[in-house]
Amino acid sequence: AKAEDGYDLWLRYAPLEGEALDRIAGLHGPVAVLSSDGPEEASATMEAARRELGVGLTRLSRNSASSMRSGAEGYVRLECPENRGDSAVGYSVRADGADIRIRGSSDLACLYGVFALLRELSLGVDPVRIDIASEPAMPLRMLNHWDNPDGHVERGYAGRSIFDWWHLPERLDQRMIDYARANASLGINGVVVNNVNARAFMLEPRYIAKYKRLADAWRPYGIRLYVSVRFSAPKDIGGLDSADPLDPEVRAWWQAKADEFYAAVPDFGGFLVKANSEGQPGPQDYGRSHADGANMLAEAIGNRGTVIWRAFVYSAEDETDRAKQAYGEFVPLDGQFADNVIVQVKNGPIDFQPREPFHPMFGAMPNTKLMFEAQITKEYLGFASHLAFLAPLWEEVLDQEPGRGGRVAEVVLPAGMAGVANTGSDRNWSGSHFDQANWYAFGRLAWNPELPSEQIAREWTVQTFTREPEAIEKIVRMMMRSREAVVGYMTPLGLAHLMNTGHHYGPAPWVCDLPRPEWNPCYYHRADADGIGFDRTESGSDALSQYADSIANRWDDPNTIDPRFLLWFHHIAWTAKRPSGLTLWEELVSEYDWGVAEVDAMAREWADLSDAIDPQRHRAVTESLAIQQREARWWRDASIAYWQSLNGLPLPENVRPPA
Ligand code: GCW
Repeated sequence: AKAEDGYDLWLRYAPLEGEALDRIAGLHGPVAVLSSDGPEEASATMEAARRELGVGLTRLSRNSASSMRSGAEGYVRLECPENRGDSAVGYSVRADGADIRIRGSSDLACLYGVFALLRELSLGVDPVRIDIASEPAMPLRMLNHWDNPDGHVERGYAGRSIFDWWHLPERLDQRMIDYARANASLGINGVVVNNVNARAFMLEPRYIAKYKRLADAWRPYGIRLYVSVRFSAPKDIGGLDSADPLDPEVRAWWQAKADEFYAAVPDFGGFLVKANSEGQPGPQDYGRSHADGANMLAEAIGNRGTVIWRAFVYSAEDETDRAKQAYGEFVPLDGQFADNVIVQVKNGPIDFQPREPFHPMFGAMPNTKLMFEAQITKEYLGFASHLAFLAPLWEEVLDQEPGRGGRVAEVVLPAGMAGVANTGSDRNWSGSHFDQANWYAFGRLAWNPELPSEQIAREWTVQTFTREPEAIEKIVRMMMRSREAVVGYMTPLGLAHLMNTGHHYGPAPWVCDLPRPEWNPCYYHRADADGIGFDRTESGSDALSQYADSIANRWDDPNTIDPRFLLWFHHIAWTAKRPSGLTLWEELVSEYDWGVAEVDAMAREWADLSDAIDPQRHRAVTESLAIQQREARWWRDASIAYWQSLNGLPLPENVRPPA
């Protein structure tokens, strides 16, 4: 097999074989194009669609299809005549006799349709049976890059930033186009190019020129550019002595700044803001609320774009329970945010843990647009060295019913989903081949949050690795068990935030001496000689009361709560008998063991696949799995040894594996 370095992501268009190849060999390239501008003057988007179709069909058919083959029968017709702008991007792809028609109301719909067609063909679907129609469930499907101007990526595990601020605007790396193709293939339509811990100088004119170059390059792919802003920018770079959102001078400064952006980038997406969180400046520095801050920026942007205000806030001053703070600050502001403000909420109330209950803000702010923030890069799940497919994590949260407004997936429909990107300068973009699946899954779910994780895993596997049925099943099985395995060996039964402080890699439940209480792992597990877990019921922090009664009632009782959230909400005696018949201690130890066993099983299955996968990628994954096997044991053994130092209990013998 040909050496593969992963650069092509899921857009490899690996040659079809046998019948599948014969079936597509009659297809012409995109010769028949109907667009708003007519065939002579195809838009850049239509050009991109044709180009992709040409590359895709040529590669899938081993160079034998496409317009190069005379006498071929069918045409792929791109019929997107009536351009209703980038909001009408739904498409249909249908076989019609020997032809395939891709239809939509905007050029972008045709581009999306081309990617959908190529995906179907890659999956081996017979062209004459293709019949799909699709449109995005949510308006905003965004990546948030935590990339810094110096090239360092906060919590990025795939090398340096892909954005070359040094050479922009003159030099545009080809990677910027391939990046746009990858995003467009999923329907991602917004990119925040810089870290939420933002540097004010990134609002200066020299940077705006760089954004313009990027925005121009991405526009054909339907991607709007957004920028994270530092709230104190009027002081930092504007020469004012305040950043008070109610100060007329400050407001005028932001208005002028927004106008400057729109002069350069007419479809500029807007601002993303992290304020009054982890030391970032914000409106509260002036006694103003999040709504005051957001609305001031919203006025500056006007109906040209969106202000996305993050709900990830916590501070040392709040001593009670970090999990409660965002709800406490934001829910009273429901209904006060301007129409073009979206509040962006992490999936859980703490911080991208291997498992958290859903964020109680979902369902609690019916008069505010809430966006779902996911973390694609795996800050707390073993970085790029551990294999953890995240679609099941996101699906788990999207499926929850907060008690008002339907499921979380429905609550966020008016806004969208944002994912903290895992891209970097690594040849394979994501630091490991399997981490590409998390970028892919995020985009697919943002397009359609009802897609089952397993289907996403399967289609990604076929496009990325192999069409061999047994190999596909093995890989999908590995992916589907991978995240739960991480929960098992890192933070079972609802434990959280036990990673070593600062870098968040490896176990450190013993750390308890850091100046801010909520930086310490011991703050989260609250283990002592008698028991373990954070009492968040009424007798404790009462964070449970932030959930609707229907949920709180179920979770209030340690015997009826979903065991996956047990120690998140309850402090339980080590020796307490559980509904399983085991003691808590026995249950906990068996979870750790199970997690390790799962990783061993994943490594065995992968070893079996050496014939189905090209050697370069097979070896790379094998080596990562070896790291994961060793580190799963490190997590298990260090955690158990530490708990034993508190509870003095022997290792349980013959513990049944958990159900
Ligand atoms: O989880 C924390 C990370 C910070 C990050 C912050 C946030 C960008 O450890 O590195 O800062 O979340 O989401 O703002």
